[in-house]
Amino acid sequence: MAEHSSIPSFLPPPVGGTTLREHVLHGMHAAPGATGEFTSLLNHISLAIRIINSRVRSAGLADLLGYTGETNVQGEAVQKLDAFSNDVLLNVLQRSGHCGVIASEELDEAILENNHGKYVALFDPLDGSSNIDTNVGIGTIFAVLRRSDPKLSPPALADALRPGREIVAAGYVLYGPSTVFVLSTGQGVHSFTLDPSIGEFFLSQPDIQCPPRGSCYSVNEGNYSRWTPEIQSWVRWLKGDAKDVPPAAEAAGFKTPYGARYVGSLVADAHRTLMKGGIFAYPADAKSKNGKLRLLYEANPMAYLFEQAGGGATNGTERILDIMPAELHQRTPLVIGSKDDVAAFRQFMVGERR
Ligand code: AHM
Ligand code: MG
Repeated sequence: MAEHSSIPSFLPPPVGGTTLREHVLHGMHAAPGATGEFTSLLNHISLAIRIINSRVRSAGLADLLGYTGETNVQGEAVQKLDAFSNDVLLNVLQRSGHCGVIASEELDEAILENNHGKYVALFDPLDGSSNIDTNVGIGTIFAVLRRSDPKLSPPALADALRPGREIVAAGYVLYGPSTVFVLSTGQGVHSFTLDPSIGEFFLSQPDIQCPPRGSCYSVNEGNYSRWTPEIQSWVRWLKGDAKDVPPAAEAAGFKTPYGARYVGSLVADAHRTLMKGGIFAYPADAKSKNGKLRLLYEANPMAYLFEQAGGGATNGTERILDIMPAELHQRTPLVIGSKDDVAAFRQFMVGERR
């Protein structure tokens, strides 16, 4: 006869722990003079994410796969789920009343409409579009900045064209086997996992630290022939091409060859790199002279999260968070990952290694 202790271990643990809402509220209580607007804004973002998640999860059933027939400002075909996610974030953020400026990968221009809104919200509503129809991990990425002086001047594009070091909150959501919300408000990086049965995010990993060095690289190597010799050398080194490894690198303890991992969804590739260490790169190439990824709502939020987790983020020569944007949809080469791996990439770019 089975004893009480033989209850099957595959039963899920009881639901509980700190919710995203509690975590954000706790941060507010720790900030003297906080008005609750920032907390409310993050809760609105969380609501939009839960709505998007429910559609992503049923996309194959709800006629949401495929294209709308339109192209966005980047000249890319708009997927139905892209358009849906964009509408949800827009509606929820506009209704929140906290944003003076809202900009999205899917909108040609920024929305400047609420004189009282203290914040700027920048987002890629559904990143990794090319993976939507094949059931591969996709995500949402966002950054929040504070407007310089909402009382003195109406919302302006200049409020959004600020360097990433001025970000006050950034995050991404990975719609993978589970839905994970990774958030930083400037006090480390924390991840929350959605309990789909009750629609609540619970703290699953507090204070994430990106390992100082990893063992995987993540890059679209199909672009190899379009890269500069510096980038080609860096990849050959990662692959263990001995003649490209200066003795100093060996002494520093890098263990090449690295493993290769590339999903083609920034959120999925960045999340694996953040958790396990290593490096993700989307460098410039002969076809994409400024790289492919967008500074304001892809590169900056990721750079902010990696730096908050002890990692690094560069365009090859400059810290991503120090780049002064000139345009809303500006692109940038992006390299994020473990501190040592990003430093090694930079050495190749500036000619310290070959
Ligand atoms: P998207 O914002 O249109 O989805 O494009 C961005 C995506 C990123 O998720 C990913 O890192 C990159 O494009 C992949 O590009 P490629 O297919 O050239 O490797
Ligand atoms: Mg994108």
